[in-house]
This record gives sequence, C-alpha cells and structure tokens, in this order.
Amino acid sequence: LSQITGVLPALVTPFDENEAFDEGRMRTVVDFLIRRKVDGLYVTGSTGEAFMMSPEERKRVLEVVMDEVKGRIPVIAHVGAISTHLSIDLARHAEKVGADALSSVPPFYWGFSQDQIVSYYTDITASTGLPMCVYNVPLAGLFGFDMIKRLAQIKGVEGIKYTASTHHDIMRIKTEIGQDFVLYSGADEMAMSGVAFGADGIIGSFYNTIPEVFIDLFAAAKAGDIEKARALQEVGNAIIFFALARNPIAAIKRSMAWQGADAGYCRKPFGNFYDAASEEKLKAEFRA
Ligand code: NAY
Repeated sequence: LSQITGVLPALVTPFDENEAFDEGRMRTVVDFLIRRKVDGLYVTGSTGEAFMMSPEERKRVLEVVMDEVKGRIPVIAHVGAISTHLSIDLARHAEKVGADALSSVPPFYWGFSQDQIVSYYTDITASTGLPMCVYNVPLAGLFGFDMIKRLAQIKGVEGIKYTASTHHDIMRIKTEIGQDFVLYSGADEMAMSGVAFGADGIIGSFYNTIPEVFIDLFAAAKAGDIEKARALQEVGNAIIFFALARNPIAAIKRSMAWQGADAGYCRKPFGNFYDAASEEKLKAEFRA
C-alpha cells in the first residue's frame, strides 16, 4: 500500500437510464480522471454504489476499470460484503484481474462482535497475496482506536481508510501503530486536516468531479502551505456542502457530465437530475 498515495477518487459507477451498468460511460470516466492526473482509483466502494449491485456486477465493473486503466495508475478494489465467503470470492477475483490492493468495510447489519470482525479481515486478507486497507466509516460502524490496533496486527493489513471525523486519531495511528501503516483520509470536507495530521493519501467521492482542487490541496498541505490548503478546502467545501444537501452521488455524476464525462444515472432509491427541470434547478442553485 505504501506505493499508493495522493488523491484517489472513490470511483462512481455509471448506470444507464434502465439502471444497467454502462461500460462505455465507465471507460469515459476512467480516462477523464486519469487525464486529470488523479493518483489512483478506489473501485466499487460506497460512492460506487457497491451495495446496489450483485457480486457479478461488481466483478464486471472492476474488470472494465482494470481494462481501461491498463496499469497507468494503481487500483484499490473494495470487496466488502456481509459474508466472508462472498468477500473472499470478490477478493480472489480482484487479484485475478490485477487490482493492486483490497479494501473492505467491516461486516455490518447484524452487529458483529469485534472477534468476528477480526476473523472477517483475517480470512479475506489471507485469501490473496494483496495488501488490505481496512475501512473505518460511520455507515458500516466505526472501529474505535483499540480495534484499529488489533486490525493492524493482522498479516497483510497494511493501512486504513479513515472516514471518521476524529482526526486526532490519525496522528495517534501513525505514532502508535507506525509511520509505515498507510493512512487515507476519507472525509473530503476535512482533507486538509487529514493530510496535516499525517495521511498518506485521500480517498473520496468529490475527487471524481473536482480532482484538481484536492490535488493542489494535497500538495499544499504536504508542503506545509496551510494558507493555500485552507483556501482550496473552502472552495471544495462550497461544492461538497451544496451537493450533500441534495443527492450527492447523483449531483457528482451530473456535474461530471457538464465537464465532458457523463457518469450516467444512479440506481434507485437514489434519484437523478436527468430531467431538464431538475437539472436547470441544480445549475441555478449551484451558480447562486
Ligand atoms: C467510498 O467508499 O466510496 C468512499 O470513499 C466514500 C467516502 C465518502 N464518505 C461517505 C460516508 O460517503 O467522500 C466521502 C464523503 O462523500 C464526503 O466526505 C462528503 O461527506
């Protein structure tokens, strides 16, 4: 994982108007992001609507992405699922098609015990030769610091995607677990503090649509230019909070279309901004 740093979009998955995976749009989006100089891709995560897809669809999305990337930038495949059995299947597939690393949310919904979560990560990570990046995100249940330390002991677990707002723990993870434990800050609206506290990279939804703001922010924060990083975070946050108050993944996809990379539709129950009236309203509010 130490080779994968910088700004990684949590890649959107384009669907067509009938909600089928749209391979053509997926290829356009991947090229658009590589041209805009992102450092890697995080595929089939929450922004990628993974839990809206069947395992076969998730595999197909990853295959198309790998085929389009052609080794130009590293790819982290999110293989999280509730059952270890299914995650292992996705993980082995990810390795087979050439992904560079795995990531997974913890199993959710049933309120699994800490021991069960440890065994989930142990089993998935042992099933391939790829490094694992565990994923600390409120949507799936936060780990807590002691649990992060436990997970970091698992052979093959090399880092964490940290989407909790307790950013002081980013520094603590680096100090207590080790500087070489790779840390990706996952809350776009706090990218600057994530990097300032020591994150090696940032992974998030909004890097699909305004990557250059965060590429410059990442460089500025790494260089210690806090004034510049702060100004860029303010620009980013105006867009982030605008979208969060509406329908974020759909707004991100539509704003990519305005820039020449139509990222298609979301699956229901997410809505879309595709009819002329709601698109015009979105644009007008955006300008305002
Ligand atoms: C993923 O797996 O798609 C992500 O990395 C998602 C990261 C996002 N967090 C959540 C909870 O959705 O990018 C963030 C988020 O959209 C952003 O910080 C705005 O809150």
